[in-house]
Amino acid sequence: MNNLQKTDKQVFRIITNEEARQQETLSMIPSENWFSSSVREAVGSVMSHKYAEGNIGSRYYEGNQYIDELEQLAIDRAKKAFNLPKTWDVNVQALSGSSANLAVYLALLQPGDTMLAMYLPDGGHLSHGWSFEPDAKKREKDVKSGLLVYTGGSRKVNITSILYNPVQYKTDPKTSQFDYKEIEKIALKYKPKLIITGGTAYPRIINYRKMKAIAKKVGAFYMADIAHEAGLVAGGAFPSPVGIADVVTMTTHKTLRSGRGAIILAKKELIEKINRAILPGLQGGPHNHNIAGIAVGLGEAIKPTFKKYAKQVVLNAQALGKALQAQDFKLVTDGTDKHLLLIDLSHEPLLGRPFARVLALAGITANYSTMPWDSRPPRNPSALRLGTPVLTTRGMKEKEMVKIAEWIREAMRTAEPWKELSFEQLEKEATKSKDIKQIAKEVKELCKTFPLA
Ligand code: DSN
Repeated sequence: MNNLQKTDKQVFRIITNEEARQQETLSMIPSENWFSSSVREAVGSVMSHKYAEGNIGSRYYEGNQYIDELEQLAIDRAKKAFNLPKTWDVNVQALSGSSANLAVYLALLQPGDTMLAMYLPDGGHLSHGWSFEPDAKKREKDVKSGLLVYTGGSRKVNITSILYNPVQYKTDPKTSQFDYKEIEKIALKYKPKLIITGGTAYPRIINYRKMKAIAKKVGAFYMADIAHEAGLVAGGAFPSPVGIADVVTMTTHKTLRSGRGAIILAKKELIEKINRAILPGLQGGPHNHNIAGIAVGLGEAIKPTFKKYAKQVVLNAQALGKALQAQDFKLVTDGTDKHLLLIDLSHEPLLGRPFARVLALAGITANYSTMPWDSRPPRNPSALRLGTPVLTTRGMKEKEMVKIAEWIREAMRTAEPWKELSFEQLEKEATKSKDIKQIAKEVKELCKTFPLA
């Protein structure tokens, strides 16, 4: 960093400020983490200079002996971390979770095929298929079908709906959890070629065996996207779909705490097609520096200390959930089985977006989110999403979760008088507020006690 300070003061200042922001505030966005300095070193290494289109031993460029060695090491460590059966193989070249998912579709589907995944506003993911229906009356047609289903709308806002036909299962209106009998009925009616589980805001365990049975019944492939849970799976704190699903995709930078990228695990008979979908199908040269980060992160994830980390991430999220309930907050699904939870703010003075801004000014970074059966739009939804991966990386435990829940309630109490204000006015009030500043000060003190290494 010293050299950057001399050669480019502007970029150096921005990076230094961002580092201080991460150090001095509580990142509670469940898809974020803080990598070890070894992962950061690998990601910032000369590996990013090299072009390596192709696969190990058959590249289109010379000089790839060390890139081959690195990619093989990453693959071998992924096999170990995810306890891969001998009949499965690995691809570590996808640049992101969305690219990994798209590669699977390109490999397994034909244009126009139906894919069945979790309804996006219930906590699914954009890359699992999405088209938006702006006309509320037209959206009613799905409700009238008698199934908990969304069959898509006229605005094909994502490549998945331009190329394929996404159909989505909704969660049970009473429990906000999967209704497997309903998913089976939907699968039988719409006959998808691919069934997908996973998402960004579903706090509960998914029954992979039931999903596989449904897929088998309709002759579909089953892909489990464990982007959020990958580290918990590797650390033995969450069930694994490996060996049950046909394909497992994940990002590497969330709970897995490795470099930024993605891993695809698949049955051997599918991996060749998936490799070809990555290159030449979708991508050019792999980002070798990120693969280096992934290899280092996986090396950390197969150590016993990572098991402790993964377990504590879940214990912290559950403790946070209980502490929030003790502060009279309502949680979607009444709690969590993993690293994230959703607060239902529909009966609170502030909804997700304004409350996320107030919390940010109080030193707690979270993000607003839709929740199952939310009547409000994604830009102004009813829920707030919180997670514990970074807090746990800092070494925080259950005791700190109780304190954080108190601050969150205190921030809501402070913000109540601003509930009728516009977003901009509320932001001004929150910026001026002595009480919000006081929380930010206390947050900063706690962060100093648990520095990020
Ligand atoms: N954007 C990620 C998340 O926040 O969950 C998923 O891609």
